[in-house]
Amino acid sequence: MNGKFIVIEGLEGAGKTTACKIVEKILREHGIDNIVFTREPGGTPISEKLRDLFKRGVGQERLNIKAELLILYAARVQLVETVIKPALKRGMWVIGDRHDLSSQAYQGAGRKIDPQLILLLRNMILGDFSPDLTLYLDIPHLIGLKRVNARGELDRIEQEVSSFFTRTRACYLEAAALDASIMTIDATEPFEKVTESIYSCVSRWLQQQKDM
Ligand code: T5A
Repeated sequence: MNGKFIVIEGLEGAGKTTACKIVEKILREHGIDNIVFTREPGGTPISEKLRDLFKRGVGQERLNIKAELLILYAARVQLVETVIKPALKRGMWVIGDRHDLSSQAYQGAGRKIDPQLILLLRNMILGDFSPDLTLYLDIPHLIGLKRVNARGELDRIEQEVSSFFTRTRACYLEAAALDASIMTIDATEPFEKVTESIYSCVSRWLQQQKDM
């Protein structure tokens, strides 16, 4: 099989980092060892700098929401062109902690930026590049935030109001309902159950890929 791009999406505390490791384990069990991990925003030295800017801002200056969107796309295109595409070209598998769907959900629905603008930006910057499979870990934001609260200081996004996350989650669910390459996992379940669901989704998908 050629390399594929598998993305994990979901609200904060959904368990994406944990899910990336589960997907890696499944791939290795299927004899796939050439795996690269990415995260967004971030994943290259330049993109990591942009991540820091995005997450912390600078002093008290308010980050304009369109500037925020452009920072995210700058980080993304840098990662896609310098890491993800070259890895896929070499036949490697890429497991991404977030990708473009995050911008549609957080900036489009959460920040209420015109979806047409995001689509335009997306098409101009990424063209038809998209993940082969997306696992969307669905969780109400209050449960997810409770999990991440234990970590201490909250970043700019984690400090957003409830309605922001309600819109973001609704966008994820809507996208998953419309796109067969996005599979929804109930992330409110205990670890063992979530692991089981990921195993079942990814194994079924791998079998389909082999049969194609
Ligand atoms: N963003 C990103 C945008 O606004 N637009 C974009 O285009 C992009 C790409 C990224 C931020 O950027 C925003 C979204 C984000 O706000 P980040 O630090 O990378 O910031 O934050 P997240 O991606 O949200 O990552 P988190 O670490 O917050 O959440 P995870 O990775 O989903 O959760 P994880 O695996 O670290 O688990 C969190 C805790 O929950 C526990 C874990 O042990 C851990 O303690 N946990 C569970 N507990 C109970 N039951 C389970 N099933 C559990 N699964 C995990």
